[in-house]
Amino acid sequence: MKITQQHIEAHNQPRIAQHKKRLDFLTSEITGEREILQKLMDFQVAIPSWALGTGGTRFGRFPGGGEPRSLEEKIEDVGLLHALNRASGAISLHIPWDIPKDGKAIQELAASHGLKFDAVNSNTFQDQQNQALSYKFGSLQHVDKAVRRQAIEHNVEVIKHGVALGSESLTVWLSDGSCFPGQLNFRRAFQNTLESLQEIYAALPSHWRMFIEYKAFEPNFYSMTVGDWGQSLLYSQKLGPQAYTLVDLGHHLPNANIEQIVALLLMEGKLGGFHFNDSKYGDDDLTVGSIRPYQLFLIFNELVEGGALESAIRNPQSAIALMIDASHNVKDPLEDLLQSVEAIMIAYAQALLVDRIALNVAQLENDTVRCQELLQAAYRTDVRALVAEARLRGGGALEPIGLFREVNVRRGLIGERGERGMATGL
Ligand SMILES: [Mn+2]
Repeated sequence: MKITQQHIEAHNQPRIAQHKKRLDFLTSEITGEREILQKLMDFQVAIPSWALGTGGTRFGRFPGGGEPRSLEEKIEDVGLLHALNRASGAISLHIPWDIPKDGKAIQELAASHGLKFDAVNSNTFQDQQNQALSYKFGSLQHVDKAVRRQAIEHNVEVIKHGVALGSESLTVWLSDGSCFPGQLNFRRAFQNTLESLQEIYAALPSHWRMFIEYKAFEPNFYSMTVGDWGQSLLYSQKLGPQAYTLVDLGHHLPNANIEQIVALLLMEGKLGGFHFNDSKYGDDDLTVGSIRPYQLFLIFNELVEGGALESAIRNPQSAIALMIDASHNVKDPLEDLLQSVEAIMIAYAQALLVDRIALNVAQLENDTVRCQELLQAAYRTDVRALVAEARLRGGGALEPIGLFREVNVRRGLIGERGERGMATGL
């Protein structure tokens, strides 16, 4: 299943006049559209390999058909997304769910779709087949050195797979923690985890980065050994300059001020990247921007304010890693990802519209009303035509989901892979 240039042109052609009308209106209302357009065109969000199949909950899973059955098919799916929106040019793999058998061939396949490999992700939150020791009571924190050793070796192996693909970062998310008071000695768990991370850190190639992802609760419900940004920052500061904190939007306690966390991590040079998703209650992994689009805008406002995304374009080596980490039950996963990327682009475009000079003046004058007016003026601007124009200039579709449905991509994938093709790993 491929989206061709002819598909894109046949889709765009009848829509172009209406699009131009919307764009003309928008550009008559704003300034700096040329720079904003360029930034939107340069902007890319990585797609995680585990979001291409239907997600589930612990109560059940309802696969939708035509899901990718192999790493090759996952790359093909991300290629479809990228052909539609020209902003999904990277894939993030999860080991051992996506072990590449032939790194070079996989790299070539990805390149043929215009894709790069983003961070590789290790997995010590579940036991794998034929694994000698269990992670039931943790991995890098475990009281038994042999279990820690096994988890360290797994991470080192993940780095090797990443090197073979041209990836340049490792994301470590640990489910380690405890479910009941007294179960764990907090300081010993922290020390064991730190020492394990130090061994993994020592195995990083010199141009690689390690992202330490935190999560407030689940699967452990009393304590998490990397439970918040403070703990993650502590580890990354102790590890060294190649270690950074990764912010997953769903991994906070309710009502946390994520944009403030982002601002401070950025200030400290320790913001490694994001896992974008949305949530109402906990780690809901819903479509980005579906519940709290204003929060997403405020996060991008901090990224723009701190110059984080602009410097990323100049210096990709230290670029903030932007990944989606969402997965759920009821939508077509590819349509869901198109919506997520669109939401991120909209938030970024709106953040670029904020009048920063005026905001700075208003802040220094303690003009709270004006501060709010300035932020919300940007947030309430309908920038969709600008995002569509960036897509159009990049060779993508004016309405990616519209084209996805016109061509009936899902039916094509079901035809190729079968009704019961279930994504590997989930
Ligand atoms: Mn995550």
